[in-house]
Amino acid sequence: MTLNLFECPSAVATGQEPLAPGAVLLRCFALADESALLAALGDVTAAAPFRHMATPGGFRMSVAMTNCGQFGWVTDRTGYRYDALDPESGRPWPRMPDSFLRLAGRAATEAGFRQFEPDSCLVNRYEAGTRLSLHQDKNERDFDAPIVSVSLGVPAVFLFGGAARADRPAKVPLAHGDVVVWGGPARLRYHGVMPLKKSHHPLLGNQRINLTFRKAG
Ligand code: MD3
Ligand code: FE
Repeated sequence: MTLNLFECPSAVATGQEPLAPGAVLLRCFALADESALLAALGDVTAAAPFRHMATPGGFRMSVAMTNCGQFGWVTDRTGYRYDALDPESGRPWPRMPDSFLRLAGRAATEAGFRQFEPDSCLVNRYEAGTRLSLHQDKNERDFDAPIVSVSLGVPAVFLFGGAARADRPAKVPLAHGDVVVWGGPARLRYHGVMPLKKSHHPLLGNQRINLTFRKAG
């Protein structure tokens, strides 16, 4: 499938958009794989359904989450961690679909990170009003590996902050099929997602799904 400017109007000035040193936006990079990704996502969520986890402070996260791969990111009253087992089922997380692994590897290569072999994919589900407050991703063992994120469904405004929580974040609109690779000096920057606006996507309905590929272990 070729890139189609009707499906991807933001790709007019196509290719790589550097967001900051180490952060590269690949507009619509996942569009050609959307059917395979959504089919695989259905398999993952059938085996490990979305759930709203509790923060260590006792709040229910508005983002619903699940995982696939060797390790899954979880939070509960005891803290944040990666776990090889789904705490809801006591079983290993579903294996990482090949279509996920291939897309993440291609995106990392495109952004200049070679041999990216993620062992974890966190799947986030947003609905109208769902937000993710500013945070850093630092539960992973190795900060040399990038994080690859894939946006699907309803568009969102991503907040891309600095090295300190107080740094005013830039607003980056992310739409269906957009892929961002966050590595190098961008890897530990604060980031979050603004409350999702009510909207409709032809394939995903009122949701936004974000896949984040990490090397956790
Ligand atoms: C920038 N998810 O799951 S992905 C998360 O859209 C998370 O669901 C968001 O932040 C989402 O932890 C954003 C983009 C992302 C992921 C990791 C980063 C941006 C990042 C790490 C460093 C800097
Ligand atoms: Fe994050």
